[in-house]
Amino acid sequence: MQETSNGTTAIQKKAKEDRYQYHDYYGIDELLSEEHLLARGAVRDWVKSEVSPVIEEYAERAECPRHLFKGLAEIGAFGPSLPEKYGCGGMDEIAYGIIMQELERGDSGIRSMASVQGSLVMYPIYRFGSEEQKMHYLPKLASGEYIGCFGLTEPDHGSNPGGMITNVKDDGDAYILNGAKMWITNSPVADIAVVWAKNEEGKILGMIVEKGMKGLSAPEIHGKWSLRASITGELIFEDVRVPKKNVLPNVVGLKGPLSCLSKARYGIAWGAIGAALDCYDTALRYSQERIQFGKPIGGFQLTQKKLAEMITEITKAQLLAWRLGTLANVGKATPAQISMAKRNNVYTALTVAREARQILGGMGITNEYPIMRHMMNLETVLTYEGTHDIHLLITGMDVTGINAFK
Ligand code: TGC
Ligand code: FAD
Repeated sequence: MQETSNGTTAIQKKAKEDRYQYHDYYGIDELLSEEHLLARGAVRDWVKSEVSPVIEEYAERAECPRHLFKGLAEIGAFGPSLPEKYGCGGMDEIAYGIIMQELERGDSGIRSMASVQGSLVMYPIYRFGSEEQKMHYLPKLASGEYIGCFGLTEPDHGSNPGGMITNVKDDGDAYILNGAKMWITNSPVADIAVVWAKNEEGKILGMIVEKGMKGLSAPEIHGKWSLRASITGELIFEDVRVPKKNVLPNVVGLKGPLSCLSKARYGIAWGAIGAALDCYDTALRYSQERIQFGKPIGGFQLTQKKLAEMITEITKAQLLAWRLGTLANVGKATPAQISMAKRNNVYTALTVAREARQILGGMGITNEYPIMRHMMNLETVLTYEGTHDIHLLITGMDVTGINAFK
């Protein structure tokens, strides 16, 4: 890449010119590599051309824009930090985070499609699967040929997945799977599900359950006021015969699914910033254009207080995500650090959305602007992948050394 006279490359220069648009108040772009900026630009362009023009309508109809799975695959959103050998991106963890940020600027549900596929389906197969399973499933998932889902939560076991009752019984070369999973993103449209179930000794195993297996059904859950452009369902297992070759051989116990959650929660810590930026950007522009009492509402101190606090909190969230990314790149991001970032950044985004909604007055509640959709989406993001309070307790446990869950 050609350098300019002051040593910055053309891409860095362009990112700087776009600074206002990206709201990079603390110059974090200077800490990003050429690859990060390229990935961000490509995903952002895709979101602008493919997601933003249609997302309000899909959300209004509570319909999943299924055609976007292919596009997400083409821009490398599925498993961006998994190895190229399996058809994945081979990028670092910061690139993965930035991709999630740009997707969630479009819609949390679109980011969810990528989070589940990459972090909750491909990652466990990559981390805990056999080489044969990796070669068989990962390229198909990376290319969007297969859609995957992740079954951990049950009707009676949400925050406490260790209490799960979904179970398998040994039957020679297969396991017989019984039970039910609830609130499963993408389950009604999924080709495969990574499912966590207890064996006869009470140990948790992970397995790949395929669409079409007898006894498997995945009814859709209707009536969500949040994440309406993302499809959610159940997974019901009635004597499903799962071949033993479908079991992930390299993990036993709750740390299997919880490790996947760490990967996905990391992505959400970045993703939420995207939703916050879209709300902030919308409110800032509106405040400069909307005239009341003879001047733009952005000229009133109370509006400036809202905007100043929004950009302060967004900047803190950006710094947290960036530092977490540098730790993740060297394998040093702890689950508790990830919990802190997920909790803080999602709450920041929700607060920003609520403040932005106020700045737009009545217009803020309409689908002319993206704020209400982001706000409703973020209510789910605050709850899934571990609720706001569960992450608080994880931090509490980390700093006190005392486990509030036992
Ligand atoms: P606990 O005894 O603390 O831990 C059991 C084992 O797991 C290890 N561990 C972790 N490992 C990796 N990453 C993490 N984040 C880990 N957290 C714990 C731990 O070291 C231990 O290992 P070992 O070797 O000693 O066995 O387990 P617990 O039963 O007391 O539970 C602790 C608690 C409450 C923190 C945990 O259960 C929890 O995180 N609950 C929240 C459940 C949750 O987040 N569910 C999410 C479902 S998936 C989802 O929402 C997808 S949304 C998808 C989308 O659309 O984007
Ligand atoms: P509960 O666990 O019943 O919690 C209810 C309330 O009690 C919460 O406020 C919680 O913080 C609080 N609480 C619970 N325990 C404690 C405690 N010890 N101390 C203090 N407060 C406590 N799951 C999957 O496996 N795969 C998916 O793809 C998936 N996608 C989802 C998509 C959507 C749209 C939604 C809404 C959820 C999804 N989930 C998924 C499930 C999600 O992870 C759970 O909803 C979440 O973990 C909380 O579980 P719960 O809803 O059963 O709430």
